Amino acid sequence: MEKRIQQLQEEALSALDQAADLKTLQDIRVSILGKKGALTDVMKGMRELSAEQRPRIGSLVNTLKDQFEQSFSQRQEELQQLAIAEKLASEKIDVTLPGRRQVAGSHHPITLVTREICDIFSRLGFSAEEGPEIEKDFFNFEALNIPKDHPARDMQDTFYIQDELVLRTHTSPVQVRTMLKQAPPIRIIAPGTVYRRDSDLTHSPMFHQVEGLLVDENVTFGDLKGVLIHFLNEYFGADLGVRFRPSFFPFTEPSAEVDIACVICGGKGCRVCGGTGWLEILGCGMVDPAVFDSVHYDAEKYSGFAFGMGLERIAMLKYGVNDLRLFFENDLRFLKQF
Ligand code: 2U9
Repeated sequence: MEKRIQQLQEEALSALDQAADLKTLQDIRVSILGKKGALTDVMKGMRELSAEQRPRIGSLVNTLKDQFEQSFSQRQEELQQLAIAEKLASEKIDVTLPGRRQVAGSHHPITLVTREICDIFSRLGFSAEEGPEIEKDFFNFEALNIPKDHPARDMQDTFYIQDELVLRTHTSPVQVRTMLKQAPPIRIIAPGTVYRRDSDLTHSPMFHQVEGLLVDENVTFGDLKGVLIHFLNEYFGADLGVRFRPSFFPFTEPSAEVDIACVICGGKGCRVCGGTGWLEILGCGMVDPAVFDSVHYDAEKYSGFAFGMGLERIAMLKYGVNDLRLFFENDLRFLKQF
C-alpha cells in the first residue's frame, strides 16, 4: 500500500506539472480525488488495514492529499496567468489607430429655405398651415375665382386624378380650407409641394411654394408692402432694392409682382438678371372679393393680402445654384454642401 501511495504521488505531481490548460488540470483532480479517483480508492482500501498499520498509512495519504492540493493550486494559478496573457496578446487594441468617422447628414436646401422663411413670418405672428396634395377642384380652383373655363386649368398645367380631383397646382387651397374653418383675423403661411404639367430646364413638374394670407378689418396695400419688404430685407439682407410691378392673378385685385435688386450683380446687369439688374421673386395682391364670397367672409367688412413664392428659385438665388435639376437628383456631392 505504501508503494501504491508513493507511486500515486509521483504520477499525480508529474501529471499536474505537465497539464497544459485548466481543463486538463481539473480532469487530473477528478482522477485523483474524485468519487472514483485513485486516492479515494486507496482510502477505501484502508478499511482492511490492521490497527497499527492504519495511522501510518493515514498520515501518508494526508500528506499526499496536502501536497496534491498545494501543487494543484500553484499550477492552476500559473495556467490562469498564462490564459490572461494569451487573451491580452490576441485582443491587443492599437489605441493610436484613427477612429471610424460618423458621417453627419444635412438638410436639403429646399428644407432650409422653407424653415428660414417660416421663421421670419412666425416672428410676425403668422402660423404655418398644411393641407392635402391631392385636392378637390373646389379648393384648388373654384374658390379661388378660377372657373371651369379659365386658361390656368388647361390640361397642360394641371395633373387630373379624376374629374373633380387634382394634384394641387399651388398651396392656396390650404388658405381656402383655413378660412372655411376659422373667422378673421387670419395670419397664416402655407409651405408645401405643388404640381404642374410643366417640365424643361427651368420647370419641374413637382416643386415647392410658400404662400401667405392675412385677413382682418382695414388691411391695406400698404400693409402688404410693409410685410413683404420686411421679409425680403430679413431674408436677402437690409437695404436690398425692392420694386412692385402691376400684374394679374384671378384671386387677387389689385395684384403685383415683386422684384429685388439682382443678388449677383447688385443691379448693374448680368447674365442671371438678363441685364435688367432686377430679379422677379414673388407675386402678391389684395384678396379678390370673389374669393371672400366663396368662403362666406363679408367682403365689405374684411380685406386681406396674399402672396406666393417658388422656393426652388429662391434657393437658387440664395445659394448660387445654376441648375434646377440639382434639387431633385439627390446627388450627395451636391447635398453634402448644405
Ligand atoms: C387665397 C387668396 C389669394 C396667393 C398668391 C401669387 C400671388 C403668386 C406664384 C409665385 C411663383 C406661384 O410658385 S409660383 O409660380 N404665386 O404669384 N400667389 S398671390 O394668393 C392667394 C392665395 C390664397 C385664398
